[in-house]
Amino acid sequence: MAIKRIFSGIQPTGDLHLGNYYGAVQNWVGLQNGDSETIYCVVDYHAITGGIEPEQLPQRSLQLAGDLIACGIDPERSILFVQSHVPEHTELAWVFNAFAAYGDLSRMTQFKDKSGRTKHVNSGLFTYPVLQAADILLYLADGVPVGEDQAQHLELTRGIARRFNQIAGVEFFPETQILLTEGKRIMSLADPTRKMGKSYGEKHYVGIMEPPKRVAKKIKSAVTDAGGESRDALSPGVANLLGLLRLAGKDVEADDFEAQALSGDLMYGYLKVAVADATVELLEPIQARRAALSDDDIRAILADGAARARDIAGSVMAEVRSLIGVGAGRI
Ligand code: AQP
Repeated sequence: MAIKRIFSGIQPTGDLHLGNYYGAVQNWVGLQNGDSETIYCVVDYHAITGGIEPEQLPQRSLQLAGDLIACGIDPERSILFVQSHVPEHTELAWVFNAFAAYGDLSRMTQFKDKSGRTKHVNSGLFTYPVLQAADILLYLADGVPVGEDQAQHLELTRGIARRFNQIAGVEFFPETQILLTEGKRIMSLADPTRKMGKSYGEKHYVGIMEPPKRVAKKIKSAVTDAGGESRDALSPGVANLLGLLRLAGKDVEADDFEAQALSGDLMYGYLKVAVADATVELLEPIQARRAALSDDDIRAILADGAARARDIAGSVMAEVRSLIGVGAGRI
């Protein structure tokens, strides 16, 4: 079935990295050329589950929105806004708390991972996927371009929608589809057995806005021998570098390096230089576009995006209130 409306979000928790780009943002940009309406969001309410930083958060949200525009999110073709500027997100999340099963939330691997690495395990970390379901379903979105790490949360979103529809006795929320890419799971450079992510530290990711020298240095320090090469299997580090080379559009070179790796002749240094060069080449125009954007330009785009998002969110939330029997004017 054709997808009518696409929604996805990203947290303003630090640098946008290659994992975010290849797993999600590049796809967001491409989907703008299709027939679906596209809505993209900087999810600041999600970010507070990782810590409260009132001084930094607004700047991070602005920064990230600018980075997304530089990556190709076009405010003429997409709605781009900040989650907290549309209060219906948190309102619907509360409603969904009454539909999400505690047992399902307890099985979320992201919660297990994050709570295992945090001293104060706040309940927001636990109910994070409920807010995510609200983000998506508030726009009745039926397509969600995300990385593979979000697949379990998307399954939960579908479960909440089904339960809501069943109880309300009407097919109100759509069945949401996950839209994955070739780069659905980019691995960390320093530990290629886990996904590239910011929360593991600087050396684990390559930031989209990092200067070329630093990008090259990080890629050249990538771990390549974690599993050791064999005749029929690539080590996780080499497989990751080959993936990054292909994603940067260098398939022919990647085929060549892969053949060398499988025959035991690969010189890791050459592969790393090729990946570093291709990545720097990819990032150059993005960084140039970013440099040309002013904070005021970004603010204006976000204000317009929030107004357009509120139009949709307001009418969907009004219907939800009516379906569950809450809200002013009903008594
Ligand atoms: N390594 C990845 N490979 C492919 N896709 C990825 N995504 C994230 N990491 C990878 C996708 O990027 C989108 C935004 O993700 P997020 O806002 O949940 O934040 P994050 O980038 O997932 O956070 P980090 O940096 O990865 O932090 P930690 O280390 O805390 O998990 C999503 O679509 C996600 O799938």
